[in-house]
Parts: sequence; structure tokens; C-alpha cells
Amino acid sequence: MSKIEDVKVLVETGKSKKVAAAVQEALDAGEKAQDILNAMIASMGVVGDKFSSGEIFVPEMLIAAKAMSKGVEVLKPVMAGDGSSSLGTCIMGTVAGDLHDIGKNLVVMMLESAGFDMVDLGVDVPAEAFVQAVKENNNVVVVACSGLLTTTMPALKEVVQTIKAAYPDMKVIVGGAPVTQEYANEIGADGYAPDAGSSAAKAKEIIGVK
Ligand code: B1M
Repeated sequence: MSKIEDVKVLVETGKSKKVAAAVQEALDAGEKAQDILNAMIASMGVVGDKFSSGEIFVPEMLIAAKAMSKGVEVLKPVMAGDGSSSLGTCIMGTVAGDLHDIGKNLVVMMLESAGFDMVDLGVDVPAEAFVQAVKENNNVVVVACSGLLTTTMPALKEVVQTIKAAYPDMKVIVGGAPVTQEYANEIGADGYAPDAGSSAAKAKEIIGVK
């Protein structure tokens, strides 16, 4: 089995104590960080499918998520940029009612490496808390929100509306598995990105930086 396959299996089976070492071994064997990350994202897809089919339940999903987070920790320093130039501050969070944070954490990592100063509000963040964070931090240029559940998509709309009511010129970018460009347009967001990699380019684009 290749080193990347090892990582995949360990994430799928929630072996959080072994994942970090396996990711390091894959890196040492010359595997690309992005390929290792993609494999772990694919593992979460498998976990989601098993949950949908009733093969596993919430606790197993949670354990797999913890395992993936351990692997991402090892990749972080490899994937992050030098952070020397600042494009301004970005406030990021997963919207109210939603506890999924792996995708959000990847977006934070990519935006940070693109040059944004990141303020991570965590998960289950009410719209007002995004506004409060804009008020409390210097040079905020973008608000980024993640939503993973179809039931929390309206919370994305609420964030966009609440931010725009308080700060009409503030740029808001949205994303997450059920979100589409059409939905982003419908709720008045300035940008949408389908994955963490493209979120950095989109955030730069909406603030007018190439
Ligand atoms: Co949940 N869960 N979960 N879950 N969970 C999903 C999302 C689900 C699709 C599983 C399924 O049924 N197949 C399903 C949602 C169905 C739907 O709404 N259509 C689901 C459900 C139903 C639930 C519960 C309701 C289950 C229950 O309690 N009965 C419950 C809800 C809890 C809550 O939030 N209130 C729940 C709970 C959980 C756990 C807590 C156990 C755990 C999360 C732990 C954690 O995050 N720390 C969990 C997990 C792990 C999943 C799956 C298996 C994996 C999610 C993940 O991390 N994916 C997921 C199935 C799946 O995704 N296939 C599932 C990997 C991650 C890298 O992808 O987050 O999509 P993702 O991020 C992507 C893009 O979406 C994008 O970039 C990333 C890739 O580069 N992106 C952005 C994300 N945010 C962005 C923002 C941007 C731009 C791009 O700009 C700002």
C-alpha cells in the first residue's frame, strides 16, 4: 500500500493517533502535500457516504474528523506561505447552527498563506458575531463564511444581510459543500469558491488584488 493509501485508510477508520506519523512518512517519501490533503478530503467523502447509508453513525464521523485534523496539522507548515505581506484582515467562521470546521480550517490556512491576517471565529457563529468582529479588528477587508448543512444555508444569507446592513462596502465570500455560485448570487455574496484552494484566488479577486 502506498503511503498516501495508508493515510486514507487511517482517516477513514479514525485512527487519530497514527495519522500524523503516516502523513509525515508520506511527505518524507516525497508525496506532495496537496495530494495527501486531497486523499484525506476523499476519505471524508467515504465517511459521509457510509453515514448516509447507515453503515456508521455520528460518533464514527466525529472520530474520522479528528483523525483528519491531526493530519492537517502536519501539512499546515508545509502548505502555509511565509505570511510576510498583508492583504488586510479576513474574518472567518462557520455559520450559526453548524459545527463542521475542517473545510473552514482549510480555507483559513489557504487565505493565511495568500497573505490575509486571519481572525477565526470558530463554528456556530451568529451573524452578529461576524459584525462585532469587523468592528473590533483593524483593516478588515473580507468576511468569509462556511456552511456545510442544507439547513444552515439560510444562516449564510443572514450573515451577508447583517454584514451589508452594518458595512455596505464590506466584501463577503461564502462556501461549503451545499453552496453554489447561484446561491451565492441569490443571497448577495460578493464571492463563492468551491474549495479551499480557489477561495484564496477569489478573496483576492473581490478585493481587487491579482
Ligand atoms: Co456532518 N454532515 N453532520 N458531521 N459531516 C455532512 C456535511 C453530510 C453531507 C454527511 C452525509 O449525510 N453524507 C450531512 C449533511 C447533509 C446535508 O445537509 N445535505 C451531515 C449531517 C447530516 C450532520 C448531522 C446533522 C448529523 C446528525 O447529527 N444526525 C450533524 C450536524 C451537526 C451540526 O453541525 N449542527 C453532523 C455532525 C458532524 C460531526 C460533528 C460528527 C462531524 C464534523 C466534525 C468537524 O467538522 N470537526 C461531521 C462530518 C465529519 C461530516 C462529513 C463526513 C465530512 C465533513 C468534512 O469535514 N469534509 C460530511 C460528509 C462530506 O463532506 N462528504 C458531513 C471534508 C472537508 C474538507 O470538506 O467541509 O466540504 P468541506 O470543505 C470543502 C468545501 O466545501 C470548501 O472547501 C473545502 C475543500 O477544500 N469550503 C469552502 C468549505 N467552506 C468554505 C468556505 C469558502 C470556500 C470554500 O469560502 C468562505
